[in-house]
Amino acid sequence: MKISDAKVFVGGPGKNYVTLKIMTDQGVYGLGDATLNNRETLPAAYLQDYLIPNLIGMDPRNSEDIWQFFYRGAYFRRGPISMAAFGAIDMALWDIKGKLANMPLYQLFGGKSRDGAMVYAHSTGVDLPDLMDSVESYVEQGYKAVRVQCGIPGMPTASYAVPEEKNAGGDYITDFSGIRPKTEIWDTDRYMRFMPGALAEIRDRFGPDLKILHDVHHRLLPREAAELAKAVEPVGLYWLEDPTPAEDQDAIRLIRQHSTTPLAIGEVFNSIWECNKLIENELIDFIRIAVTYAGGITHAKRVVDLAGQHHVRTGFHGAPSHSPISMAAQHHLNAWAPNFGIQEYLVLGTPECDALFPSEHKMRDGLFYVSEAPGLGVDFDETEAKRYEYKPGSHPVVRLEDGTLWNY
Ligand code: KDG
Ligand code: MG
Repeated sequence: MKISDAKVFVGGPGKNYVTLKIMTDQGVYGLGDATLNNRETLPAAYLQDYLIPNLIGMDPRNSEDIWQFFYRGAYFRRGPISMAAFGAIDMALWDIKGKLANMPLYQLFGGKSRDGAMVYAHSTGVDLPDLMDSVESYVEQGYKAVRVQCGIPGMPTASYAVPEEKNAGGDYITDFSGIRPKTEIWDTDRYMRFMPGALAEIRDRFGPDLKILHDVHHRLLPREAAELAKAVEPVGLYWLEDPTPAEDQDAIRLIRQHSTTPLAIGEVFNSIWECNKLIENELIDFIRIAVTYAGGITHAKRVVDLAGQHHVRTGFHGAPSHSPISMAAQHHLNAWAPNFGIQEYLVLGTPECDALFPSEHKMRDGLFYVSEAPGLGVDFDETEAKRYEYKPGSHPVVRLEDGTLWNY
């Protein structure tokens, strides 16, 4: 069996999804997602210019050897662009494997450990009453967990993931007006004065059962993060995410020494080599890698297995930039993983998205159920894909009030 061709598509409804389709000489094809938010053309170019010409003629069933060939063969290892491109190939090869076996992917990992896997939604508010309304609507829809992000009183601009105006809609992470980023202004003191009390009010209003998560988005210094983690202990957060920039992993030890608030780290990591020490030293509670830019299923599964030895549960990244293809790969891992924690989940299921990526996967009452279709269980409609093209976009950059550049 041989790979006969592969194509890359960039575009989608409201997002620049990078979709890889690998064809074989036996008619079976596989799909992968290489979307790297706001840098989408780069993994696409790597696939087109180097990886696909090498893939053609390979036996698609040898997904491990193909992964090693590209990873070791690149010589310059890791990095989000490479790992996203390898990840897309890997997902597509697992999709082919599942179709050949006529089994949904979770069966190839070891079967199901649960029926429905818990997901969390994004609640955002320009202020606390607005945020409470958003949480309420998710609770009414049956969600068991929400991530809460709130506008901070007195902050000169909206901060991470918070819209400028009530009911603004649209994408609050990517600005599609061009590649020059907008600027957010950040003030740690205002945030520290406001956030613990806001989280406590959310807990009081919604009671003990709701799982409440909060993403600091790398904004604090280690000592500040320790103070916050300690202050919010009575709230009983499900997790506090990315309290400090992830590249300084010793910072996590300081936070850990001062607090028992569960920590979730790793959405910017792209290999086991960035998180193995955090996991082995049991400094985190949830690992946030994504199959998309952590080298696909083959590599992400190694991280999940290591985490399982150290009481670290999964909480795969699921921001809206992940297409239904990589989300399906994660949902299959979630159905299987003995150390599954939770899945970040945004409803992508607009009619346009469903038409581009048809599938029978279902979300019900805050739990995700994978379909029994072979492989990933998601298809890709190439005729629909012709409706979309690449649109340049950017994340904001963050500055302090005096102009100092800060962490987004
Ligand atoms: O592209 C950046 C987003 O993926 C990130 O800002 C989202 O922090 C994020 C999250 O937890 O979903
Ligand atoms: Mg995050």
